[in-house]
Amino acid sequence: MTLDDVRTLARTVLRGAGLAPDHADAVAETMVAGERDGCRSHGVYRLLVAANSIARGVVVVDAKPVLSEPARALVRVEGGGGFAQLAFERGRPVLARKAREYGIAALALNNVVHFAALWPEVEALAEDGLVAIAVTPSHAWVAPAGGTQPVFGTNPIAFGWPRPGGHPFVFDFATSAVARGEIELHRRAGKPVPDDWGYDAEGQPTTDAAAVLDGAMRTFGGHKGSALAAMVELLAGPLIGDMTSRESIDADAGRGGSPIGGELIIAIDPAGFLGDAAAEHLGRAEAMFAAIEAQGARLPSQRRYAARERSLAEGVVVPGALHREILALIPG
Ligand code: NDP
Ligand code: PYC
Repeated sequence: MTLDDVRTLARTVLRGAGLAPDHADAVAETMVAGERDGCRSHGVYRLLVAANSIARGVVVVDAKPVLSEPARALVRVEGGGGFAQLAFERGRPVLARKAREYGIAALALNNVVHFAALWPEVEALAEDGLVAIAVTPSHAWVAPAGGTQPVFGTNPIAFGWPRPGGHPFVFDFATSAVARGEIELHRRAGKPVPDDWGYDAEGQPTTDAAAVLDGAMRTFGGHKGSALAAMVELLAGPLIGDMTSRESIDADAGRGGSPIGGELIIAIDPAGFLGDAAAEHLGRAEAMFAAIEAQGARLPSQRRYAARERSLAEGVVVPGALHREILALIPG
């Protein structure tokens, strides 16, 4: 499929499912970006996830995001129970303006339904010359290190750093051993998962993807991932007056929808600390990137940027079975 085909498919499915056009277009763009960059677990597969949240009444399909400015360097978008993408679109220009004005600024998205990858957000801010960090909790699916019962969400952390004359340095990963979407893809394909991805409902390690989905996932990096997962809960939960992952899954009340709650995005303008010397110091960061690449190691997002080039030239391959499942969502 060409990326335009993917966009048309995503918009058609989302509008057909009842999502208001402004939301449908914003959500579709993140799925196009996921397919384009070879991030399958957050590409068009997520149409099934979004349609499920809509069908189960988890998302407010025509929510109107409301923007406010609680303090000079803070912006809040109350998402009204809609998908997060449109709320971010509304808040992003104000966040960028405030970061330039004050050196640092933060955007809180509240009361949004979130199923997307975070890298499109930090990459967009970094393309704009800002350093960016984004975090969001999800549903309580992940056990703390040393335990076997879910407390945390898969709680991603994304970071973007602007680079002169090239793509930004971006990473974006779940603080769980893998994103839940990856385990769902294994379950759909009938493939086992490594035995260190999670536990079954009895707290035993298992390679059965469905059992992990019913039990608890593990954090990455043992106690370190566990502490980072807790940090994400705190920053994008209580600190911005929104839900923890446990509260989110309780609010879902067994409907099986996507997480509901908040997201925190912090943007820093390098000129805030550095003034006219910003370019010189960002240039020094390049030496670190060069030292990584000089030994054959790759930078995070390098695979994504390469996939993007290929997809822009050749289009993308969507598996036939998934495509048929998506087409079946279109009414009539
Ligand atoms: P991965 O473990 O697949 O990869 C995460 C990051 O690590 C990427 O930036 C990736 O770059 C980089 N990376 C991977 N391998 C290497 C390597 N060998 N060397 C250097 N860098 C590397 O991600 P996850 O499965 O943890 O998460 C996937 C997505 O799921 C994320 O986009 C996240 O935002 C999303 N998610 C969203 C949630 C939500 O609540 N909204 C919850 C959890 C996850 P590259 O892409 O180039 O490979
Ligand atoms: O893949 O873990 C995940 C996920 C949760 C919410 C959105 N993606």
